[in-house]
Amino acid sequence: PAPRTVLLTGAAGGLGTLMRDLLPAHGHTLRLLDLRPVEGEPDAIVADLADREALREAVRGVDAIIHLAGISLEAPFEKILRANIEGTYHLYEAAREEGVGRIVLASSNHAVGFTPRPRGDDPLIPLDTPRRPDTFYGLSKSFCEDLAQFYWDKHGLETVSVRIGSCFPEPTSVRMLSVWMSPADGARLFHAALTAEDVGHTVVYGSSANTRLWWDLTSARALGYAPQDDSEPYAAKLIAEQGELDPENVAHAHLGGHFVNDPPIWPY
Ligand code: NAI
Ligand code: 15L
Repeated sequence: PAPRTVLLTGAAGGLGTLMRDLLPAHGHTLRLLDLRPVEGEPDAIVADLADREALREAVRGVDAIIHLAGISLEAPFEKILRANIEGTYHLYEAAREEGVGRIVLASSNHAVGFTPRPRGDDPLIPLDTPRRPDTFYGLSKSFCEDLAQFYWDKHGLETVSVRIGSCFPEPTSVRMLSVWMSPADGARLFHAALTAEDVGHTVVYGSSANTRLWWDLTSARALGYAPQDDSEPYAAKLIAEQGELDPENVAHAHLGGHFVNDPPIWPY
C-alpha cells in the first residue's frame, strides 16, 4: 500500500520513541504529538489531549492515528480520568470531526488483567474473555475499547484496539516471557492494524510469537500480522535469576502481574 500519513500521539514516550524509529521503514510518514517536546523533533506538536482545538489541527489531513498518549501505569483516578478517558474521547471527537478513518488504539493487557493466566494444558486466553481490569489504569483501557466500539457503530470510525503485553527492547521478568512484544513485532502489528481492510472495531492481543504465550493471536494474524520474534532465548537467564512463577502468588497467577496488587494508590 502507498505510504500513509499517520499521527503518532505519545511520541515522546517509550513506545512512541521505538515506533518513531521503526514505522517509517514500513512506509508510513509520521506526524508527532506529545505533552512534552519530542527530543530531536522540532516539528512535533506539543499539546495536551485536553486541548480539542490543538487536536483538530493535529489530526487534519492524516490517514490514521496511532494513539499512545496517556498515563501508562496506575495513578490516582482523577489523573487517569483526565488523560486516558477524557483525553481519548477528545481525540475521537477530533478524528470524527476531521473525517479520519482509523485509529490504532493502545489498549493494554490490564483491561483483562484479573484473568487467571493459563497453566499447563489450559487453553489460551480468548479474544472474547470478559473484561477484568486490574487497576484504574486498566479500567480506562476497558473504557477506551468501548469508546472505540461506539465510534465504529455510531460513526463508522474504525479502530484496532491492541491489548499490548510488554513492548520493551527485552523482556525483564518471567511474566514478560509470555506477554513480551519485541519492538520490531510491535511495528509489524501496528503496520498491519493501519493497512488491513475493513477492520470495523477489531480487538487484538499484542505480543510476539512467544513459546510461553498466554493468549490467542488469531485476530492479530487475521490482520496480516506475522510475528517474527520469541522471548524464549531470554528464558533461562530470567528464570535462573527470578525463579518460576509461583501459583500461590497473586501477582504471578493473573495476566496483569503485579498490577493486580500494586499498593501505591491505596487508599486513594
Ligand atoms: P509512556 O508513559 O512512556 O508514554 C506516554 C506518553 O504520553 C508520554 O510521552 C506522555 O508525555 C504522553 N502523555 C501523557 N499524558 C498526555 C496528555 N494528556 N496529552 C498528551 N500526551 C500525553 O508509555 P509507553 O510505555 O510509551 O506506552 C504508550 C501507550 O501504550 C500508553 O497508552 C500505554 O498505556 C500503552 N501500553 C504500553 C505498553 C508497553 O509495554 N509499553 C503495554 C500496554 C499498553
Ligand atoms: C502496561 O500497560 C504498561 O503501560 C507497561 O509499562 C507495562 O507495565 C505493561 O503494561 C506490562 O504489563 O508489562
